[in-house]
Amino acid sequence: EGIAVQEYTALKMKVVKWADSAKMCTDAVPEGASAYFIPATLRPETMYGQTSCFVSPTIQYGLFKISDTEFYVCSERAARNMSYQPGIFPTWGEYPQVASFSGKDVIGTVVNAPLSVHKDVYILPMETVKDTKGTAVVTCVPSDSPDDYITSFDLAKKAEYYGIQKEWVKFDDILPIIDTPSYGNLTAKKLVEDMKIQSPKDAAKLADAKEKAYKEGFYKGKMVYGDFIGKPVEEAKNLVRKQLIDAGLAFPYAE
Ligand code: A2H
Repeated sequence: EGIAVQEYTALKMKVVKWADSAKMCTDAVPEGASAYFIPATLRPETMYGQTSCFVSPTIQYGLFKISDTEFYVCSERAARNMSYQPGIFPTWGEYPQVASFSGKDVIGTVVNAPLSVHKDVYILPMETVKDTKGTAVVTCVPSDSPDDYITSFDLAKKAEYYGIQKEWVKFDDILPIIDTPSYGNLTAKKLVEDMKIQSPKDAAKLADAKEKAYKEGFYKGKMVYGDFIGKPVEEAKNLVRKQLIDAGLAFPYAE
């Protein structure tokens, strides 16, 4: 990325029910307070189509105290970055941590997905999540992200192997959000199928598909769902972002 700044939208996905294996989290969040998973996204206009939320089963995460009533789940690296950005943590440079755990421990947790047709979604494993960018939490939009599509496909196919339930993936409920001239209204599915991407580990093909999906969606896509139907993605992106931020459901995060 060089010196370019990546302007993410950090989404607040409120925990509805922790997985049984996340006892360190239930113990650390006081009665009456809320915890949120914080995915970083570059495509806020796609949030209508969230079907799950990914963590890496092998990355270490923290639960960080924002206030007496709010706690965030993200990587320590991201919490540190957030502590040097205005309006997130109360004290500059401080990011109080109340629990530390592996992504694996929180799989099966149910969170609320702001704007999504699927109100409650599951925390699921994604092995290709990196600890070196964003928050190491990735919300899943299988209609428009080739990585999310192929990971969901793989999780649904091998649910038992991953220790999850197939229904948690919601793979049969993929919603069209953006229509594009080249790939129709399920861009990620079309690209994964046309390019014969077989697995989340097809890194080279996925990088190519991601680039194609992003360019086509951003420059030629039109919204077909939500409050901005008919508007070009280029315009809708900031409108949806502002709507989420104004409603307290997201905040700007840069790195
Ligand atoms: B995007 P960039 Cl619909 N590891 O959000 C792996 N992937 C990560 C990540 C991490 N630590 N942090 C964020 N991401 C994903 C939506 C989306 C995204 C759509 C289409 C494309 C797309 C829903 N997932 O990204 O390397 C997040 O997924 C492709 C550009 O910082 C985030 O936006 O440029 C994007 O990658 C950030 O990637």
